[in-house]
Amino acid sequence: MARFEDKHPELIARLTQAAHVAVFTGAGVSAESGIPTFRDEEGLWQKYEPQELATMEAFLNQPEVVQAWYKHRRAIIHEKKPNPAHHALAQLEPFFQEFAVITQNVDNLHQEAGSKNVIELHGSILRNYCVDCKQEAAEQTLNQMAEGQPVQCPKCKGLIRPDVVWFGESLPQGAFEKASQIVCQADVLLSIGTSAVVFPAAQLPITAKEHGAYLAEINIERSDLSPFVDETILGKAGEILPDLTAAVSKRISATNN
Ligand code: BJW
Ligand code: ZN
Repeated sequence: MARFEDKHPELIARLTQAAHVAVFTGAGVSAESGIPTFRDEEGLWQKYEPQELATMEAFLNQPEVVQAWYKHRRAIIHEKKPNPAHHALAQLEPFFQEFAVITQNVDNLHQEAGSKNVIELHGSILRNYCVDCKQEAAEQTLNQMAEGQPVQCPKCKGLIRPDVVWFGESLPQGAFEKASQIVCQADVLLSIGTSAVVFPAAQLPITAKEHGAYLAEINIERSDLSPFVDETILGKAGEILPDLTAAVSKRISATNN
């Protein structure tokens, strides 16, 4: 079996020389933790239309249905742990002057694995707030859901929503700007486990490439980004990333000695 560095010499050489590394992640990174993706065969959108659940309009029409869907997903996420892909990325961070994980995921698993510099582009499913007074709502409040009744703010009776980005909404203040600055500086960008169909997030790897980054993608299949990348590595993130981190660590340690 060929070693990772023999199969992907250009990527390892670029990483060894890189000062600024950006990682762009999507739901595929958490798939091996047991969290469903959105658009795969078993994905969340196979059972539900995105417009029915992930828009403000849907929420205002049927807040109890949307809240129940997020409650169900929160319960799944609470049970799940970071997988080898999250851990390998956390282990890769200290090798570089700047290393950022720019994630579309809302599950907090990069942070749980120990990644320090994480930018959440689509918010976090673990935080919730009142649409009227903006006060953050405790998980306890959400769990006091009576069957068929929407959860309301204890202070002002406004509806409680998850702190995620729905279609038609802007990304969290500053998150996209910060991510854009990082990708413009990146020597290497790794795009991992994303179909790269949701904008403006999916613009980031393309911007990185336009600004001179080496662009590599890791996915179980080709994505909308594939035509633009320098290299696609087909396979599971949880299998490829530990090999990548080991190869980088070995090469950088050898260079320093
Ligand atoms: C593995 C694996 C393994 C599996 N290992 N890999 C035309 C052009 C440009 C923009 C638009 C447009 N038409 C409409 C828009 C706007 C819209 C958009 O992009 N729509 C597109 C779908 C066309 N974007 C927006 O509305 C955004 N806001 C915006 O544009 O604001 C400006 C504005 C303001 C006012 C009015 C109008 C505009 C906001 C987008 C918010 C996205 N939100 C969601 C839901 C978050 C909340 C929640 O969790 O419920 O974010 S949608 C969903 O998709 C979620 C994800 O973060 C996002 C991306 O999905 P991701 O992560 O790529 O997952 P999948 O399932 O698609 O892919 C998984 C991949 O993993 C696959 O490729 C697998 O092969 C792979 N894989 N196992 C490696 N083990
Ligand atoms: Zn309130």
